[in-house]
Amino acid sequence: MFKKILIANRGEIALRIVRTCKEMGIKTVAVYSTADRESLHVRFADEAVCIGPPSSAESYLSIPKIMAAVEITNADAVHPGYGFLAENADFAEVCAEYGIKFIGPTPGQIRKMGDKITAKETMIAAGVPVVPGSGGLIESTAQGLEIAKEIGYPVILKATAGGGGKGMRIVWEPEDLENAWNQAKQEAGASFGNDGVYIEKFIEEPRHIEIQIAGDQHGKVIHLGERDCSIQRRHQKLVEESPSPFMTKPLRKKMGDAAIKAGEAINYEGVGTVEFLVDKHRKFYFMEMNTRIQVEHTVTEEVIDHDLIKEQIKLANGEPISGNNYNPIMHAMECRINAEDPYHGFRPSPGNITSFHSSKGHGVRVDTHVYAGYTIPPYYDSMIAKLICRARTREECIKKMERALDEFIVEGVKTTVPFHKQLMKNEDFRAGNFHTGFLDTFEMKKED
Ligand code: MV4
Repeated sequence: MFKKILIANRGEIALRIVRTCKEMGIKTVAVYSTADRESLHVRFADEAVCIGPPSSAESYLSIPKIMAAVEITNADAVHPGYGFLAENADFAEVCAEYGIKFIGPTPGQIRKMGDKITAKETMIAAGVPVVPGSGGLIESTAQGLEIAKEIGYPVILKATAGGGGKGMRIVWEPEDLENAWNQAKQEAGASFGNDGVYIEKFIEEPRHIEIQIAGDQHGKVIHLGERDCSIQRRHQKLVEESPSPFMTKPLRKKMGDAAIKAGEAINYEGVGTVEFLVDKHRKFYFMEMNTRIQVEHTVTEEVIDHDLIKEQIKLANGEPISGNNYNPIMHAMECRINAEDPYHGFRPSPGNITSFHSSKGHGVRVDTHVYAGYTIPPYYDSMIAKLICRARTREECIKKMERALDEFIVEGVKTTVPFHKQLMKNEDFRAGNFHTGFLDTFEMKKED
């Protein structure tokens, strides 16, 4: 087993990884920017190395700085967390060159899923359902118009280097295709340095349902059930839950099998997530695969009662997966507590937390790196805590979440707590009746 893991990340996930390592008897190294000196991940790790100024490019995204910290601390593995370098194949490759274990898939596996057209081709070959579309890059407006006519409007243009909604354009009629194509190419080029764009049938009012998978180094891939992530705003998830209220036993079997096929197709090693769009007829389509641990992994942990970071470390150490008896008995839901003002377009609200009381009690979990007196820096994402509740049914889980939200006190900055309170009261949400466009029409009631 690894003796010392360097955690190439910050915030709640860095602390989350420190905790599991401690339980496994593995030493930890935190890295931090000058803006993060006071974060709990720095305090609770065995060692901490300052790697630069607040700017991510000069700290958490700097491969030379991270590798220097690996060398001076003599770490034998790196955990990338999520975001930053977690899906950077070049970083995984540099780790391999240094003889350091990158806790995650191989550079080749990351690359296959990072390019969306390559990923889609791989899925088609593996027999995983994908959204009908161009297959490859669109080379001209004329070609785009031809394909759109074949598959029928509306269509969606997507960046092959994309993900997360950047470089995406929906096209409702042929007249709009040229403009949309130019905009998508321009945005993709500027964001990813790759302006390749492809085309798909636009699935209207879909659910976003993802399947957690795990693969070992001996060719075995299993699935660990789904998470419904349809409650999102501008491609930022706000609530995730499992099981999905839209799921049925036969659909879970089909989507689970498809996710396993996806993992097997690339010999996937480690934990990963296969994202699907599910339409109102419960037809599902591969969207993309995330080759990292995700923010919402905690939801699955609560449903199956397993530590996924521990599983991830064991898989990286070459240990085999033994059996698979996925049997969800609990319902779990996560509310992301962001330092944002939901009454004013979710604008960021960094600053000093003057008082902080996190919810407690049976079935309540809070993952956070913050505390009273902590100052949220303005340089990084605005998530300051994850509030996760579990209960035997969805109804009980929502009631527990309402109780836990009432107890969650943060003063000094605005948070998404009021948004979650209002969402929990929404009839359609309570009925499990929602899709990815749900928040487009959700209106916050006035501040009280
Ligand atoms: C789609 C789609 C409808 N049809 N593709 C959003 C981010 C990126 N991962 C892909 N996304 C979508 N792709 C087809 N063919 C709708 C979305 C989409 C979406 C997907 C999941 C969750 C929220 C979303 C919000 C808007 C659009």
